[in-house]
Amino acid sequence: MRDATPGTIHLKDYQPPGYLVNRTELHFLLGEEDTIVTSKLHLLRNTEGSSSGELELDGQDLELVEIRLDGEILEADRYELREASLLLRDLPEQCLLSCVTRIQPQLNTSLEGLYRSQTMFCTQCEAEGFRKITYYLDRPDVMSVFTVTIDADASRYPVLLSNGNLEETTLLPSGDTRVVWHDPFPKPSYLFALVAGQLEHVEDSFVTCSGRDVTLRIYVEEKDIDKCGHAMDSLQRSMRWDEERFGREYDLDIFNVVAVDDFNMGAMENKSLNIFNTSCVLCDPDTTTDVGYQRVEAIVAHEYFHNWSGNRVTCRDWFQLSLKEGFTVFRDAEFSSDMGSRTVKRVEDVTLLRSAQFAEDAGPMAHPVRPESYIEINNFYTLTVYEKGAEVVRMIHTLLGPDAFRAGSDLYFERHDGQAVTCEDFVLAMEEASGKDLSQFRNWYSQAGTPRLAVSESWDEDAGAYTLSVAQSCPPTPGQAEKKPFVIPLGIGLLGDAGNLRLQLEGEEPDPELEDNTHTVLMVDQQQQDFVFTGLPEKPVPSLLRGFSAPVRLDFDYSREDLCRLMSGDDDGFVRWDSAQTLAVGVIAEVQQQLASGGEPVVDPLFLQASIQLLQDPSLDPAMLAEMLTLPSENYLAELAGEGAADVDAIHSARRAVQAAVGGHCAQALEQRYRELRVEEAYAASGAQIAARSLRATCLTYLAAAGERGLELAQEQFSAADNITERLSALRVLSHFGKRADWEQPMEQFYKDWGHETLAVNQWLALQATMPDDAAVARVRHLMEHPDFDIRNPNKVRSLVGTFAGQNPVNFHRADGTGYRLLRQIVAELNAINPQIASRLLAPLTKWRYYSGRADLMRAELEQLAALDGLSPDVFEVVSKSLK
Ligand code: 0A1
Ligand code: ZN
Repeated sequence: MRDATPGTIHLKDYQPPGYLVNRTELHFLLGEEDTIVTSKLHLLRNTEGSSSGELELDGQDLELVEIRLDGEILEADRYELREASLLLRDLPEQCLLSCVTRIQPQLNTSLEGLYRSQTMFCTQCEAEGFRKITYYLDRPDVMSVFTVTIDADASRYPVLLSNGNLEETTLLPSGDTRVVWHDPFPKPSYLFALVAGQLEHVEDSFVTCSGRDVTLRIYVEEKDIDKCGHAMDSLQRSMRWDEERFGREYDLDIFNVVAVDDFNMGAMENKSLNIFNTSCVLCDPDTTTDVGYQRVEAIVAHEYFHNWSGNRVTCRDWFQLSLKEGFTVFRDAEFSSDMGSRTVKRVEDVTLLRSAQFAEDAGPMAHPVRPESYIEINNFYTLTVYEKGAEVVRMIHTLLGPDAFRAGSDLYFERHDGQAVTCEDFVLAMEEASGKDLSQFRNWYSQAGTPRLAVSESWDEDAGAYTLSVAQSCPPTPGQAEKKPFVIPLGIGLLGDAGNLRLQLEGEEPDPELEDNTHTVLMVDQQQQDFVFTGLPEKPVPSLLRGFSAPVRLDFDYSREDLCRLMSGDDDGFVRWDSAQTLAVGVIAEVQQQLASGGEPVVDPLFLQASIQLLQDPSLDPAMLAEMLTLPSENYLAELAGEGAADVDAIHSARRAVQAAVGGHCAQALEQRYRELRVEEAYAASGAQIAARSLRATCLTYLAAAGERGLELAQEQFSAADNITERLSALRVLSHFGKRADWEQPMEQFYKDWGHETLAVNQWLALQATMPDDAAVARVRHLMEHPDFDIRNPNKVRSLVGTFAGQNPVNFHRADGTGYRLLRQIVAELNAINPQIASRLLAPLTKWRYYSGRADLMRAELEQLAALDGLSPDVFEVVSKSLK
């Protein structure tokens, strides 16, 4: 924590390091009270840096015990201890610097650096946690070869792990065990890891494409040893996929994964020693939902893929974070698409992007994919850097085509292996391999905000010519009033009476080679452009932004009939889903108006009819059907309403009314599908079973919205379920649509049955946090007193408070302000315990500009936080930027 106002760090101020650390030797003496860390840094002056003998090492919350230069104790006048650094003067060009520091991991509640989780020691060093372990050049462009020695009490810590290969294990005269790990690959400090504890492991192996045998291990607490199978399978699939799709082979003989309960994020890609939040690795039908299984597969893959996109080639500085994260998210999304349904995966990703990333882009913390400044880097592990960053890579893939993209990726890895590089280096490799000019495309890296495409049409019957006029714009974001035009790949098709029409753009030669020319990608790169299609037999309905070809908001004035045609007849699965969403948005808005003027809601019969048709369409995969039937979320509807116009209560009531109308109108079809899709076999996280359960949950929701029948079926489902997915979907329906008498007993039963499983309890907390009834705030407060709640455990805080603030709009935004107050109080408390979590939790309060009639209440809470003593830089940055 800093007392003075924290400073801003700018990309433009980047300077190469003054020294390099060729080798790093670390020695840990792990103790219950004190841990002693001895470092030996083999320093070499950097010819590319400023050539002085001054060196400032980062260090935070450390007690310096001793410091030596080339073996000699360093006198106090040769160095200066600053608040968060150690300044050394007059260093020779090459030297050995040794430091002894004392730390107390058991008191480290920030979960950065070395800390305790339950009975084990573990580390989290990204982004700047290593400086809480020892004095170091804690920046990603300093890459070093690490050798790590750990001494610890063998009875308490039989498992002692670090990066690379285990070189020796010895029993010391003291009775402690000593292990030595050596990682041959140079790496930045953020990829260092250490684990010590009483852990069991499962082991398997993988033979790489060149025939090397790799040992794979997953370390967990003994009680969880049966929950590792899915993660292990996922790891093996990821390793094979990365070889086949990206030509990336694993490079060491061992790959370890460790599960820890207390973790700020999902998982971490430390070289050969990935550390995972238990929630992202353990799987069991009674504790992990279907979505959870899919998430584990995706996160295991994501961390594994970082071995190349992140570790072998890393970031020069933290402004380049999307270089590794955007690319790796793109890679894991491709992997998930290949493992399951590509369209469903795309729909899920777009749903997240549009409901949450677009909001970030429109809020006070908006930043480009490559930010230009930050106060606290931990605040920039955002949906923009990760998800929009992945969209930017996806657009490059679209612009280049799969072969040139792969050539660009190969060139990037080959050219930069072992280096710390920039987003620009990535783009350059893509340009060189493809021969394409991406100059203007680079605006996606430097400009924040979600571009808008306003599309209109005109039809010349006589000429058979159809014109699409496209105008792009991008709203101002903090520090960026004006935007230059983006390059926007716009996937399109034209739908005629009998299906998608052949496309012929005016001025372009017809391509006789092309069999299927019903799809094309238009390059929108100016503020205003016309695209003319000729030779058309009829006026088409345009199918726009196919596959969500760019992260933009698109407006086109569709009639409801046209949306229905696209929904049922377009070739593009994404457009079919998106048309259903657009239709639903319009219908909900209409009902919202009817309710506001005191009338009875009348849901457009066209919409009801379309819903029946969808339910009876045998060509639709059930997972896709579930997506198409799911109404846009309340958060997305609020986001669409725009600044000052989101009325959460009206949105909630209107959405409910539409749900009830569909449920009533389609009752028979819904119940029929619900029954047909019942899974008779034992639980498996297979695509078919997951799809069936997902559609059943959707049907059940509609039935319960319409009346008692849904509640009866939900009670039955809850009692009969052999897995948490169906238990929770039943309980969700009961607690959202039923009376207290409907949900109280099953809610208690769930805890009785699964209260011993932390991950199940977390979901039980989360479910209660979403309940829309009037008692919600009191319930959340009450649960914060529950013996299973622990403010120091991020999973608990996220499950209960994060879910409440993020997914219970009517109660978080209560007009009496009690929802806001609850959030502010816990953020204030967490500020001192775990600033990273405090600041992440705060995000929903920053959107005060959106909520009609609530802005003053929300601002008042932010102002109270701003006035707190000892504000962490994390919370300071979010609060101060959102009050501007
Ligand atoms: N690099 C990890 C995520 C991660 C980021 C930051 C952390 O602490 C601040 C921890 C983990 C990933 O992308 O999976
Ligand atoms: Zn990542």
